[in-house]
This record gives sequence, C-alpha cells and structure tokens, in this order.
Amino acid sequence: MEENILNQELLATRLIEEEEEEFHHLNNPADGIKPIIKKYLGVPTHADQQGNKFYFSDTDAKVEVTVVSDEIIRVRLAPHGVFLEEFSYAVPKLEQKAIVFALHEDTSEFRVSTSLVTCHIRKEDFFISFSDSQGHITSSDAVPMHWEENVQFGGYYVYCTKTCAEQESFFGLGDKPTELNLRGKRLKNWNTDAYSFAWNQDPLYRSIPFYISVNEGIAHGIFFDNTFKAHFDFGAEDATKTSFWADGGELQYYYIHGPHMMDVVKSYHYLTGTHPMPPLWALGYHQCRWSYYPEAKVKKIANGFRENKIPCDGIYLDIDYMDGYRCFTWNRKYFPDPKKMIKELAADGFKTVVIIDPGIRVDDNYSVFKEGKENRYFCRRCDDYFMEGHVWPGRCQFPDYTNPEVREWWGGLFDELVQLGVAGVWNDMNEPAVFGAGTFPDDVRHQYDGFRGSHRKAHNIYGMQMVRATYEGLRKLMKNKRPFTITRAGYSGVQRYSSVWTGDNVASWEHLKLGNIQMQRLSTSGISFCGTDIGGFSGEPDGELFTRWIQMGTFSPFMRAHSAGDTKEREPWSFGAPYTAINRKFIELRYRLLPYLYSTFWEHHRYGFPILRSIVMQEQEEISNHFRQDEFTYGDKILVCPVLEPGQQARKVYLPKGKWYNFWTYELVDGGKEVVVPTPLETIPIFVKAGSVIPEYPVMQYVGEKEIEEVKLNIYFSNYEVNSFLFEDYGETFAYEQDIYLEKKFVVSGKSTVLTIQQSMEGLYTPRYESYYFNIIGLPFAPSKILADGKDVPYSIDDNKCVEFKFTKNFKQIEIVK
Ligand code: MIG
Repeated sequence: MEENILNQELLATRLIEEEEEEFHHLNNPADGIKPIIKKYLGVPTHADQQGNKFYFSDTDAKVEVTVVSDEIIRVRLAPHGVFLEEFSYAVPKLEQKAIVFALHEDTSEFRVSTSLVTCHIRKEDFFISFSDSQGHITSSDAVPMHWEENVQFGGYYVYCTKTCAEQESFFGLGDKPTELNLRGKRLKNWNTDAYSFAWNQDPLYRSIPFYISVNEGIAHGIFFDNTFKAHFDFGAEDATKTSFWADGGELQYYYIHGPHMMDVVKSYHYLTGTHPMPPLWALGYHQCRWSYYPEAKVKKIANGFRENKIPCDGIYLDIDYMDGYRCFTWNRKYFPDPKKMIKELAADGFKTVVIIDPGIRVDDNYSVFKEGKENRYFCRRCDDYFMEGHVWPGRCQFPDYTNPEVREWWGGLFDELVQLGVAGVWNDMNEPAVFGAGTFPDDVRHQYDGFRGSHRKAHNIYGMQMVRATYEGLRKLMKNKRPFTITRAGYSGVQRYSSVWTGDNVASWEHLKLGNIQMQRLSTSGISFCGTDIGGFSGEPDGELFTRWIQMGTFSPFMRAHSAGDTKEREPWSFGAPYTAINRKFIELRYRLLPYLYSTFWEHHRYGFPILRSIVMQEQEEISNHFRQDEFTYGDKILVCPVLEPGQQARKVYLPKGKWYNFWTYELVDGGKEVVVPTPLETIPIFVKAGSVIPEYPVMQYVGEKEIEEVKLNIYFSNYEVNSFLFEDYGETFAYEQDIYLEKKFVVSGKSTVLTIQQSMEGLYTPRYESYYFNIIGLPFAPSKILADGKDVPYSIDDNKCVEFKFTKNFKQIEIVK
C-alpha cells in the first residue's frame, strides 16, 4: 500500500516535470530509487543453525540469535544481510557456556530454547519475544525491528520497540539523575561534561545501555551493546511501548533472564566483568579539593586529619600540581620536591592520588606532545587535520585511546609518577570535554582497535579507553601492587578498570537525594565502586548538610569529599562543633566496618553481586517497592537509610521481610513494614539483619597504621540459620589471583536454649592476628556456659546484655548454652 502511494507520487512529479521541461531522460535510473523511509523486517522465511547461532532472514535482512548461556540470548540485525564484524569494548570475550539448547519450528513460529529461556520468532511478522520455562512472556516486540538509512554517514539508525506492560518498572542505565524507577522517562546516552547538573538533566558523564525490567514479579535485562548515541523510552511517548534505538552501529542486544533482579545483575557482570579488588586503603576515607597547593597546604590538611584524629587514607592533587596544566609535569614552584613530599605523606599514612586529563598541550618543547606528534598518536579529523580544542592547558590535541599502541604509550607515561610514589590516578574530562564546543566533532576519526570509526562511534567509549590505558599502565608499573583509578566518563565494562564518581554535583539537599539514587543505580548497572563528591562540588553546604553527606558517604562504596576551588574550606573539621565530632564518629565507623566492606567487595569481584542493593532488588514482587529509593542495603547484611531533609528529627524506613536489629540500640524489629526511626544529627537509621556476623576492625587513622591484633565479630542472634562471609588477604597485592586469600564462612543458628556459630575456611592465606573478640547481640537467654570447640570459655556480659568473650580465629564451633 505504502509503496503504491509513493509510486503514484513519483509518477505525479514526473508528469509535472514533463510538462515543464520539453526534454528528459526516459530511462533515468535514479527515478526508480525510493526515498529514504523507515524499513521494517518482513516475514522470516527460514532458519539456519551454525553452532550456537541461528539465522533468520526475510530474504534481504537477516537476524542472528546467539545462545550465550541458559539465561542470556543475544539478538543482532543486519538490514541487508551482512553483519558487522564482531567487536565490543564492553564484552571483550563472549564466552558461550556449554549448555543444551534447541531450535523448534511449527506453523506459527521458530523457537530457540535453553532450559530457562525461549526466544520466539513469529512467522507472521518477525516479532521477537522471550518467555521463561513456565511460559510467561517476559519481553515482546511491539513492532518488528526497524532501521533507517543514514545518507550522510552511511549505516543505519536502528530501532527496537517492545511492549510495555501497565505495571512494568525499569531500573539501571548508569548515572541518570532522576527517580530510581525509570518508568515514563525518555533518556539518552552521550557522555557529557555536565557541571552543576540538575535533577532530570540528561545525558551526564556515562553511557550504560543496560536496563532491567520488572513486571508481574519477574525481572529481565536488556543490554543494548551499541556505542553510538543511544536513546531509551520507557513508556514515555506511548505508555504501551518501550523502545531503544541508536544513531548508528548495529541493532544488537542481549536479553538477560532473571527471574530476580539480582540474577540479571550477576549475568550482566558475567558479560561485562567486575571491578578488580582495590587496595584496601582505597576503601578508606579520601580528601580532595580543587586544589590543595602548594606543598605546605597539602601538609597542613594531612596534619589536620592526624591532629583532629579523623581517619584518612587518600589525599588528592587536582590540576594545579602540573606545570601549566601539562599532564605528567610538576609545578616546581608549588611542589619543589614531589618525591620527598609524597614520601613524607606516605610515612604519615596518606596515599597520594593525582589527576590526569586527556588534553595534551600543543607545545613542541613538551616531551609528551612531541612523542605523541612524532608517533601520530593524536586524533585527527576526517580531512586529516588534527583534532584541536581548548582545555585547561590551552590549545590541545588528544590521544586516540582506541588505538592499542596509544594505550600502551599512555600507560608507560605514568612511570615517573609511580616512581615518585603516586598511588592512584584520577581520570577527568574524558567524555571527552572541550571548552566551548563541549566535545569532539562527529568527524574525528578513531582507530577503534582496528575496527575504525568516527567520533559518533567512539565518543561513548573514549573515556573508558583512557582509564583502561591508565589502569593497565599502572598495573605494569606497580608490579604486584593494586593500582587505584577513578574516572568520570565510562561505558559498560568500565568497572574492569576503574571506580567512578558522579561528577560536578551541587551542595544542596536535592543533590544529596540525587547522589543516593545515582549510587544505587550505578551499583545496579555494573558499577559498584562509586561515590559522589561529599558535600557537593559547587556551592556551600552548611554543617548539617555536610554531616548528613558524610553519613551517607560512610556507606558509599567509594568515599571522598571534594569541592570546587571557589568554595570555603571543606574538611571534616571545617564546620566546628558539633559537626566535627559526628563526622569523626562516622568516618571511624567506615574504618570499623572495613573488613565487612572488603568482604562485600570480594563478593562483587568474584561472584558478580552489586555492593549497594536497592529495596526493589530484594523484594521485587511488591509493587510499592518499585518506588522506594531512599533506603538500600550495603552488602546483604546492613540496611541504611540516609537522612535527606534538613532538620529531620525522625523518618520512615522500610525494612524488608525478616528480623532486623537497630544498629545503635540493638532493638529487634520485625521487617516487611515501615518503621519510624529517630534521626537526630548524631545518627542515621542503620539496621543489621538478624543472624549476621559483622566483622569489625579497631579504629585506625589509616589502613595499616597498626598491626591488627584481634578482629571483633558482632553476632546478631536469630532463630533461623544465616550465613555470613569474611574475606581476608594481603590487601594490596594480586596474590588473590593465585588463590592466596581466605574465604571464611560463618553459619549462625539460634534456638530458645542455644546459639551455635560454625566457621569453615577455604584458601591459602593466614592472617597475622590470632584471636577473635566475640560480641553476641540479642541473645534471648542468660547463658550458663559457652563451649568453644568443646572447651569452656570465660565470658562477660555488658550493660547492653551483650555477651563477650575471646577465642582463637581457627575455631570450628561455638555453642552458647542457656
Ligand atoms: O573543568 O580539575 O569534575 O572534580 O575538580 C573542571 C578540576 C575540571 C572537573 C571535575 C572536578 C575537578 C575539576 N574538573
């Protein structure tokens, strides 16, 4: 029909032309070319199988369905039957798990099935849908996959539209500064330097094209692995449709089955990787500012921490440490002897982290520029001009980090910094940001690991490849030591190379709220090691806001205070009483809980669990939980609800089902409901799941300040069985990759007359401390004796009725008997 109308229109134009001109080419071949319109898949005629790949064609376009694992099926579209070469920065190696799968055909559809998922390809219209093993349709096309040719650049705009159910909710997508549930929103992925961003501003610094849908209690994920500018619509334009599309590249997505959100996140980690174990010190408190200089100022800040007895591990040098903002140089006026300074800071327990930007000053007397120029490492425009733009150093050129040779070179440039003793590198401005223009023009060319592309294709992965080059370089240079890296820009998989912070936020209560959501969302989107600029980058927090932010930051996987240069002093003691003492108490709490956070990090690294978990991730079957965004758990044992309003003396907190202990009062509370918790400035609501074993270190001013002589085990009584884990290793080497670590499992089970704690261990590491100090909380009876591996041990009972005793770290079983 549509074609007929078009032909008639063409005919009409031709007739008019004929009337106007006396002469024309009767056989002009261009007359037959149709105008560009959206094209849809036709009808699939047949199916071909090649190993774990299945091909369906409408005689022109082709669709490939790849079975990756029981849970994961990938779909690709080739508009004219030719697929792009397989390459992905997000999924470096697509490993197919050995599983059983099969193709079936009947009169209405083709079906590719694993034991958990079936992908249906409907014969009538090429609709693709997915169902689980109980036959629930979880995802279904609303129109066939479609595309539109791009005349200017070549290739296609590619589109996928699925149905959106009435009560379907959506989560994920990285750092979007909006409500946790993305239902009703339209969002875009295009890495952007967004100074002082606002609620609902889009896009920001990162592109994570991965979302999770929850409908009728069942979760599935879609990972649209396409690096071009990409768009998502979650029932915004049409409440019955969910769409994702991109300005180029391939329509390629992974369908990831749940049924739980946690399963989806774990499978997404299986595809894109997890964060390597950070050095333990990186989980401590970090102090940053734009900028601490000269050296005397840095020292003064460092001393301030030790004098105020506020723990701190990381201190940052922002762009002013450089000579005219030239990367890999020092301003010798401010820092005459960086090696000596870094050494002295290290002796006082501070690790120095320095910033690095991608812009390299055009300056023939500057070795980094000269090397890059001679080796043709800088990005060029389509007509071969260099990509030049202004950033901090002035006129700059930019390394093409998508070229493996450039990454190798960049990584090596850190040699001197590492020799000076620098422990971590902060990668900024890598969206990439350019003053005035915002970013690179579309026509900049990139090597793209041999797969070539314009900036349209490379923009969203540029920053990730920069921090990858940084991380891989540091890893080589630091030998067996774990490097610490942090980045502003990123794409799916950036977690394999770096932690992230949420960029230039604002000192406001609204941003405290936003930060809470952003961290949960990042954690759901593969990026667990994340944090906000505590206190807000621009603007002035008052003491209350700063303290509430420190309290939330205590439970951010990455904890750093940072502020712009035009703001007032912003250290944890800057606001005086009563704030300093409260800030200290919370930063100390951070250090007490380090072994718990470190073990949670191991669960992330090794098993693909996120560190922060939103309430919906724990109880997705309950619709009201799809809209909870204040409270979250930190690991799986501690629930936290930051205070997000000024002057708030009490607030509502939802506790998931089960029994919870108030962390401060030890009061036992039933979950599955909201409770009201007092929130004077000194505290925020923190609850511990009954049955947990929470390991605790003594407070230290920095990691490694003292030898740990004893680890405290806080054991919360429960009348059901609960497992807890403790991970221990050297904390700063890669020995864990050779299995030199210890994974301890504690099983706690309580009855009315006895509480049993069992310990089992796996691994080759031996911690240096000898004993545990047990603190038993919530015991519902007075003990008559404590048997540890069959021996009677002495104990005491404190004012909170907690039972305390000491025993060897190698214990197998402890019984506390009524
Ligand atoms: O154009 O290096 O987000 O954390 O302090 C601003 C100076 C550049 C932006 C970063 C911010 C950093 C600042 N940078």
